[in-house]
Amino acid sequence: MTGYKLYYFELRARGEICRLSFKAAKIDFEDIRLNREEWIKEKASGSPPLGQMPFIVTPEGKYLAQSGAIMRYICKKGGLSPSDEFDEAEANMIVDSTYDLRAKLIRIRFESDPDKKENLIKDFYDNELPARLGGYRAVLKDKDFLVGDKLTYADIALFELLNSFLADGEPVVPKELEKFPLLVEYYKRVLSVPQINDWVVNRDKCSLFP
Ligand SMILES: N[C@@H](CCC(=O)N[C@@H](CS)C(=O)NCC(=O)O)C(=O)O
Repeated sequence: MTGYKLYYFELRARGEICRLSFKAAKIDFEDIRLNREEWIKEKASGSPPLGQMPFIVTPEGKYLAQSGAIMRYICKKGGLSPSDEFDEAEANMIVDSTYDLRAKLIRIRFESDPDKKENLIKDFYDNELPARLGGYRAVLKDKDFLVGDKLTYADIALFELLNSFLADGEPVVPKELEKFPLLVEYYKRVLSVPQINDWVVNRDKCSLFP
C-alpha cells in the first residue's frame, strides 16, 4: 500500500497548512509540488476533486481537496482533534477566523491598484489583525494551547498563519505579536513542538506567493 500524497504548487500559500498538519500528526506523505504545466495536465485528468489544489490522495486511493478539510482529516488521524463537541466547535471558530485573515492577505497580495492596496494593508495591520489577535489571546487565557489541554488543529491553523504569512516561514516570532506577550509565549510553545520545529527549521523552502 502506498502512503498519502499531497499535491500543491511549489509555494506555501494554501498548501503549507496541509504539509504542517502531516508533520504535526506524524503521518508520512509524499510532498508533490507541481508546476503550472503539470497542474494543467493533472486538472485535465479530472481526478482532482473540485479541480483545485491542494488535494490529497489517501493510501486507499480516495481524493480530498480544500486545505481546511485536509487539515482537519489529517489532524484527526494524528490525534490532534478535540474530543469534546464544544471544544471542536471552538477549534473550528479559530480555524475559520484564520481563513478570514488568510483571505485578506491573499487579496492584498493580488490587488493591482496601488491606492486600494495601501488602504487594505492599513486596515489589515491597524485594525483587523490586532482585533483578531486580541480575540485569540482571550480564547487562550492562561492555557498552553487554544482549546482543551493539548495541541489541536486550532493551534496548527493559527501557528501556520502567523509563521507562514507574517514571519515569512522563518523560525522567528512575527513582530505583529509584540503587543501580545501571551501570544508570543504561545507561538514559541507551538514552535517548540519537536515535529513542528523540525519542519519549520528544515523544510524545503519555497515562497509564500507566486
Ligand atoms: N479554499 C480552497 C482554495 C483552493 C484554491 O483556490 N486553489 C488554487 C491555488 S491556491 C488553485 O487550485 N488554483 C489553480 C486552478 O484553479 O486551476 C483551499 O483552501 O484549498
